[in-house]
Amino acid sequence: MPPTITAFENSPDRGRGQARDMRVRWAFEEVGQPYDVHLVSFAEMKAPAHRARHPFGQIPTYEDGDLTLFESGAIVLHIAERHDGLLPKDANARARAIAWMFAALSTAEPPIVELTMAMLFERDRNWYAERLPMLQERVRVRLGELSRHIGGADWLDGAFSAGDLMMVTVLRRLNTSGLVDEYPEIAAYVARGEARPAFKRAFDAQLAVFRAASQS
Ligand SMILES: N[C@@H](CCC(=O)N[C@@H](CS)C(=O)NCC(=O)O)C(=O)O
Repeated sequence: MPPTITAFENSPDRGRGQARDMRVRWAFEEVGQPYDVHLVSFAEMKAPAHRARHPFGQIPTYEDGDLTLFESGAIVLHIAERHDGLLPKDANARARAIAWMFAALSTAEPPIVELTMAMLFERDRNWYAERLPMLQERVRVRLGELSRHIGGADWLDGAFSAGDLMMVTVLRRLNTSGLVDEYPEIAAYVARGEARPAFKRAFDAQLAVFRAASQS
């Protein structure tokens, strides 16, 4: 039996590949491992059966035999450690790739989520116009730093790794903000990630769920 992950039955991103099961799907595709998907509604996510998998009642989760995991970073790391293709063999390069996974999740993602959540849920608040430039500026700081690091390289540190997979999925959350276009190195970096056949397979699989839900 392949591992089973959970994903939105009806994703609020309307199939744009933003929901975090995308990272896990992409990791499985990169390492060539099959997986099953258990789709959950918002109500099911908050019910006890799902909270037994995920204490915060979110997606994605991962189940394989007697192992249940939550947190997309932990799941991608687990997949990358068990299969070739996402982490370098050299011990130091491997440690650096894992550091980039953490950087994506704990340094890049928080200001990006703060901005995108405000754009989604705070537009009609009287503080929005004042708060937006501040949130954008925090993201620009990180994008500027990242773009200087990437420079003319293809990936963050040598060959494509789980660090890139995570960083690209985090940066894609900015798709509707227009900010990535201000940094040509980053725009090209994200495009390189999206051009990988494994990314496309994962994206199409997530999109198929949205299309099926919108037809039912
Ligand atoms: N840090 C978690 C975040 C998980 C998360 O925020 N999942 C979202 C979907 S992308 C979710 O389930 N949202 C619904 C909710 O929180 O009720 C991870 O990386 O897995």
